[in-house]
Amino acid sequence: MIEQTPKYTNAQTFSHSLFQNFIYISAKIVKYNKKKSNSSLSNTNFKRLAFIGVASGWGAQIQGTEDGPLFVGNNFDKIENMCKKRYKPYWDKTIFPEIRFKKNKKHITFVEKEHIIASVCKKLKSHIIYAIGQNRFPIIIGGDHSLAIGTWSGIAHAYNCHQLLGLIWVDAHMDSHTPYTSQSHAIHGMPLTVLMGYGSSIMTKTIEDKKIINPKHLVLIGVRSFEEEEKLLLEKLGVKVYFIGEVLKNGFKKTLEESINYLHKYTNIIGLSLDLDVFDPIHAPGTGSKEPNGLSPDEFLNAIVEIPLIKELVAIEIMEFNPHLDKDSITFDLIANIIKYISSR
Ligand SMILES: [Mn+2]
Repeated sequence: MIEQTPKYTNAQTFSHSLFQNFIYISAKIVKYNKKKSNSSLSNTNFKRLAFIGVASGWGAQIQGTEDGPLFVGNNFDKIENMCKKRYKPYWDKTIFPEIRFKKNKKHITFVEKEHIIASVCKKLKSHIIYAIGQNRFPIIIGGDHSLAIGTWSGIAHAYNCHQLLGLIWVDAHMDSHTPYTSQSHAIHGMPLTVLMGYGSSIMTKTIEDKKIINPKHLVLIGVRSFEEEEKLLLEKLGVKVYFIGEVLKNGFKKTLEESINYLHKYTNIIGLSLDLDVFDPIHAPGTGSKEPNGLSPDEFLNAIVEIPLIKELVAIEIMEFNPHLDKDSITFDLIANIIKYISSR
């Protein structure tokens, strides 16, 4: 596997007046070189999209999500070519866990897995803090969904907004188990509980024992598979849940708009976590926990054409891509389209 190296390094920074001047001059130059220039002189007042891959599948039951970001990173030129380059997407970094592969690690214990995941989440968290400091807009490519613990603790730390972060969780599942309620013990079924401050001490220490997400600032969209214990916990905590029936009836766009408006009552710092299993398995075969009767890509893409996510949000994660399960590149193409539409606004 090839580790991706950043294609661009530190962004230029400008004082306010220099910046204005730069925009004025570059606008002129761009007019001149409209056809020639497509990279270095376009608008820099937009945040650049930093893609951060996390090659860990330790939280999933099925192997393969650890290769998701490597596949996306190795084919990133295809994605870049599809984007309008307004936000100049670039592959920033691929983060690896201390132990890469599960092969020959079948007897690894739950606690050992927790330690590996906690450690890779800490690496992700520090890199997100760095990326935000560089005025980047992070887009995280998983990896399994347990990595969300790293993403959103990083965002909360970078913006110093613990408990004031809003999170939209688009997923077929509730991901709200604790080690005591989960039968599979798969940690990708537990990230929301950890982020809300529950779960084992190994995992909550990853987030410095701070509650990252206030349950009132969390919205789940697309749920259609869960255990009763998860549902009871979310009800008790007052988490807003849009089940798939309601989403399909009202449309994803309306649901997303409603969710953003709901969270705006509490906060301006909102993130989006997308688990590819929210889509119908026909449209996203390359993921491990498929559930029938999901969202269609058109529903999702039409919504993000109209809702400028980069302006509304602070970070996006696209999780659970398993390239080994993909068919005819359907899931990779969907990811590429999502990125294309995100970067078009
Ligand atoms: Mn999930």
